[in-house]
Amino acid sequence: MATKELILETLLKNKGKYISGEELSKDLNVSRMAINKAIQGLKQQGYTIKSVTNKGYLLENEPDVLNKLALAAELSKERVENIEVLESIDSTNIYAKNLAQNGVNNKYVVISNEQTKGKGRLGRTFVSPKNKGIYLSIIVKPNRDISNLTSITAFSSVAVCKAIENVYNIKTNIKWVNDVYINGKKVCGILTEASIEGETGKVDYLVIGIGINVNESTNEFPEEIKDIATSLKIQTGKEMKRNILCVELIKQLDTMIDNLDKNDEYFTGYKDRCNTIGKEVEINTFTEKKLGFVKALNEDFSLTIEYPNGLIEKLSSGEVSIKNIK
Ligand code: BT5
Repeated sequence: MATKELILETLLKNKGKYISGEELSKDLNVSRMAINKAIQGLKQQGYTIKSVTNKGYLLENEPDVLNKLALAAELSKERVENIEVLESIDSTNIYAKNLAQNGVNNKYVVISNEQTKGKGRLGRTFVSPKNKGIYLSIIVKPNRDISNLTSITAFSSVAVCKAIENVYNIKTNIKWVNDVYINGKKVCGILTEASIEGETGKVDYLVIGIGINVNESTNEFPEEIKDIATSLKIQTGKEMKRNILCVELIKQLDTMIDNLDKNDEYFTGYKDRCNTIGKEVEINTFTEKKLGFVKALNEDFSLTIEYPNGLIEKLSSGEVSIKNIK
């Protein structure tokens, strides 16, 4: 652990008590200067730490900051060793893809408290304000061929729904293929990126990127998404520490990755929540836009669409908009 994390651990263990700089320096075997620097770093992260001459440091208030220490209290040591928590990054997906290329383990997780260039699909932006949401990427190295990438994306949305439902006791919906909605507004977006071997078509690795709006208030969303986005705080009135949801999300993702062969189970979980079946939709295949009716969801997570001219077709990728739900 870094000095900052070690100090935080000590301050948390000694809540309500002053700990002298000398004591910290001796216990952690680091210089007083390093202690000072780490305390400044913690303050910048939002921790309120009182410093009093001859007494030392007192942790007065913990902010809602995603950190390894809080995760370590709920997850196994081995699990936490394969998690990285960052203060800020351009995009956790970009960061995770670099790691995946350099050979980290299956299920390695990168989480950030902020993204300055959060990515949506097709070059779109995912708004990722500091200390408000969860921005997480998990690396998946499937040791088998994955013929249907839509299914793993769909599985992930079920994992996200389960995590939110378990923590907040609220009902969630999925808009095909992988946006999570509550009461008609988007609370989570998922972007799955794959590295595929050109010759064989074998998947080297996948990076599943998940962005969840947790503690934003309505006026904290920028104008362009104000009408379509929501957060868990807006929907439930609860301001929850994000670490709690993060732990549950990691557990659900681990279970999902261990059960990639359980299509039936995840299909049922998906179908129960999918708000797209039986609806008139606008379909954007990214080359054209057309209207259609969603007749069914198929077991490979494709949709059966009936067009106004009577033509029936399977849709495996693209985007659908439901009337009144963007
Ligand atoms: C997505 O794209 O929704 C996928 C978002 C994935 C974000 C995660 S965060 C961790 C990881 N690292 C990354 O860099 N990305 C992943 P798409 O379906 O294309 O939707 C993008 C559209 O959603 C935007 O054009 C906006 O209209 C809307 N949007 C942007 N930010 C939003 C937010 N915070 N909440 C709800 N809607 C948002």
